[in-house]
Amino acid sequence: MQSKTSMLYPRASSTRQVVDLSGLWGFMFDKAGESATWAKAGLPKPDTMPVPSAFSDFFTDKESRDYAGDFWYETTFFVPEGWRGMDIGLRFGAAAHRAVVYVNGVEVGQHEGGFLPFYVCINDALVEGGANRLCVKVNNELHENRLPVGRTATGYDGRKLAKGYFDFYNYSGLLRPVYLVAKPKAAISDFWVRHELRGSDGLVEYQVEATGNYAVKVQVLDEMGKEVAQAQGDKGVITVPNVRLWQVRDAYLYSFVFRLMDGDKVVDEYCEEIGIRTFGIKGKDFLLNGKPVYMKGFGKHEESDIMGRGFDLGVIKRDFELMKWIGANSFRTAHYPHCEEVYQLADREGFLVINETAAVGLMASTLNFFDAARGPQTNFFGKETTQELLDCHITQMQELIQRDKNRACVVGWCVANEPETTDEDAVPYFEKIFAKAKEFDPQKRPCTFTSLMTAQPDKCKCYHLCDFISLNRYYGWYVFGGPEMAMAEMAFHKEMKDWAVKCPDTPFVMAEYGADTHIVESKLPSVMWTEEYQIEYLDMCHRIFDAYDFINGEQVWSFADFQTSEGIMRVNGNKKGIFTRQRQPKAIAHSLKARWGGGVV
Ligand code: CKX
Repeated sequence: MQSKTSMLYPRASSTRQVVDLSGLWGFMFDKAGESATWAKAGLPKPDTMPVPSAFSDFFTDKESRDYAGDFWYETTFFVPEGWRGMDIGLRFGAAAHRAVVYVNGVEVGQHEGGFLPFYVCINDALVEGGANRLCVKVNNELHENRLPVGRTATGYDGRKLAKGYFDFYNYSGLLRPVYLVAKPKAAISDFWVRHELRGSDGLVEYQVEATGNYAVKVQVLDEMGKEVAQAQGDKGVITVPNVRLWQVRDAYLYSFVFRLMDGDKVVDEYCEEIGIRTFGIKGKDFLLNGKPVYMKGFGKHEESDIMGRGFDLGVIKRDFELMKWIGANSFRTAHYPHCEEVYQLADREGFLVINETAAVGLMASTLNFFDAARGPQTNFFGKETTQELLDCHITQMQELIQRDKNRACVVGWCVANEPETTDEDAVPYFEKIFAKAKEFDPQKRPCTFTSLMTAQPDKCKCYHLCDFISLNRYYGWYVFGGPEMAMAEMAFHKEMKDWAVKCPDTPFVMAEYGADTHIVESKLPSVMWTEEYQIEYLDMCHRIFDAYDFINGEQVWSFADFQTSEGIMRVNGNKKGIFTRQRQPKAIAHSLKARWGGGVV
């Protein structure tokens, strides 16, 4: 199994300790490139900043909100006496987009990629018995060979500006919790499971990775805490008799307790809740536990008012309640890996998740994302820097799969959003990406990318790589909008008929379709941007979806209104939400509830 450092979620157990370092930390922008001494000497004039959070929407001035460059965090922590002899580290949920970590002035680790966790071991840098100073240098600049893709421009005033080739605000900072972790020197570092059903039994194949040379024991407990199975050895197959399967919106989670044993003594213990289920594709159907399932739900960002993309369990909880209310059963984590707690809740609530990498912005040029066209680069896949981009993409995909591979809710990997697959050079690039996704995932989940509207059946060079095809289509919005709705419907039908010929036996998910809707606008007859138009637009799309049996999923864009960068295409953000950014229903939410059979009042 490949793993650099352990990506396991930080959980306390009889052998492990976890201290949440959330709180008010010191914070400073390094506007003038003055930070050479800060790691050692501390921040000279620190402001305060909540951790975790995204800094942008706390500030009242534009320079701070839109800051691009290096910025620093600082806090102190103590290591309890009882942790002597343990492996001590810091676990960052996410630092957008890259970070260098210093403890007492000593660099202890670095990480690239703003939506995935990382762990740094800090034993050698610790001060015994006193306060330890933790400094983190974070950088949020965007580049054409990093993810998400963009560039960083320097204005006439010398200020840097991050220009994303994507339609969401470049929120950054220590977005997710930071934990101080202590675990035994010999410890479980990773494990994977995959499932098979035999009659009424669940067969769980597993493999455990650990340091040290100790016996491995696995115990499986049901939701009442009763042992239902056990096994010995670092790999094998566990039979769970009369298994209660993880079903969509009817989840059941077993507790898997992994132990390293020295005779009768527990050297290390790690516990995770696991749903037992199979998921696959047969012909044009998605099969969950052998039965066809149709995905209903959203493309969804992880963001909200004030907190931006900063971790907020309250918002996450509200979003799941809304998804249950409306009758959804699935969502795509557009356009980056969401925080781990989202997947924990999806596992608990029985949602199907298409898990997306941060490979967004790889299109030549579209609509409001003008910078993709104005930047020096308008193709990504056939040039000198492609290898760097590919390496970055593969590393982030590996980390994502390593993090989420055991989640029952994750039923597919979306390797990229709207890449320029009309480009011949995209073929070798994505051949490598798809092969790697399969290699990294023990469950070999189906893979896809979401297809840009211009990647029509006769233009897309990469659709054959997908196990299922995900279409982002905006007939009735970006093309044939307003009075041309009837044309939109005809053009949409034409495209779907062409796909039916190309891929008669492949499941399709309509991964994006949507119309910007400003809740203050209402008009009869409708015009674009009104609530009436959003309803008519979605009705039209749904007529299309209902006409083709290979369409086995609809994930409307977007769950809620969200912040974007400023531009002539956006009115203080993208307004295609079914819910407002404050998580209240637009009129369309009630129509979707009727279509999706939302039950909970
Ligand atoms: N798809 C023409 C990616 C999303 C955007 C969505 C939109 C586009 C459409 C591409 O990140 O928000 O424009 O609403």
